[in-house]
Amino acid sequence: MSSENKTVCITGATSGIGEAVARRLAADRYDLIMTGRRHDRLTALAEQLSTDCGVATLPLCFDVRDPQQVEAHIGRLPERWQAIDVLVNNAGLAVELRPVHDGLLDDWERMIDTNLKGMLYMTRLVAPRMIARRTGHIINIGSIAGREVYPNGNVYCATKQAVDALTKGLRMELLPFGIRVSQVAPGAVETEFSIVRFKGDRPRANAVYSGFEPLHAADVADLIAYMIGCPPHVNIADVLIVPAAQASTTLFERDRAH
Ligand code: NDP
Ligand code: 8X3
Repeated sequence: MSSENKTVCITGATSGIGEAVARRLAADRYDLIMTGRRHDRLTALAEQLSTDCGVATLPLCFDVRDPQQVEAHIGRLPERWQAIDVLVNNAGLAVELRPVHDGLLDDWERMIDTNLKGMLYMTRLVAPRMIARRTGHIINIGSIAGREVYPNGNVYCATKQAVDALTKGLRMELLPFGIRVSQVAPGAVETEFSIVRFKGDRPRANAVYSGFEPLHAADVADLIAYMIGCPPHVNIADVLIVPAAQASTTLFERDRAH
């Protein structure tokens, strides 16, 4: 797909994978709708990408868990921004690693409401406009945790398994309208993900990525840029992308002597 006059909407563009996708696609000269809750980061990034790359950007600060906020921003986009060519459903998080029998309801609700319901709220508003134009591409960020489970990952894994199921279902539902639906399922990517998961405990977060080279957010962004740039008859439907040192959710080759 040529980037000329194309608009990509990226949820969760204030850090990590979403920010890297925004930077990469701005460099490729796509116009960007960028979302997230942290207003200062979002507006600073949008201004920077407009200035540096000469693309149009629309920063929208809202919480994807709140259907009224999603409706207020995505349901009522300015005319110029209504034709979204690509939606990257990226906003998401894990909260804690605890067994279900010791789980915290607030942690579960944050994950279910963000990873699953937020993705649904966004897609429900963006897909009809793609259907009307008979073109579009939706890319959902799943996870290796959507293909396997691991102890104490329970609810996070369940949300990502649900993203996998919804992606497959959407691909079927949107097939008659020429809309591509894809999933990218990363393994360990060093972002703010583990800092969020462990509620600000940086030593615990850093330990997740110690002794091997994790994916960088830019690695995932490069993959997404490739998927978006494929010709219209090609859909890269589903990709598992992991660090070379990762073979499963729990199996890492750490501190390997070279
Ligand atoms: P980060 O924590 O760096 O980024 C998460 C992004 O999601 C932020 O921009 C955050 O913005 C946004 N976000 C979170 N909650 C909300 C909300 N309620 N409303 C709006 N935006 C929200 O993590 P990653 O970049 O790693 O995570 C991006 C996606 O990748 C997630 O879906 C995650 O599950 C998935 N993933 C990550 C992996 C990893 O190892 N890092 C591996 C596999 C999948 P803000 O806080 O400003 O709202
Ligand atoms: C993030 C990767 O393995 O921590 O989705 O669940 S994992």
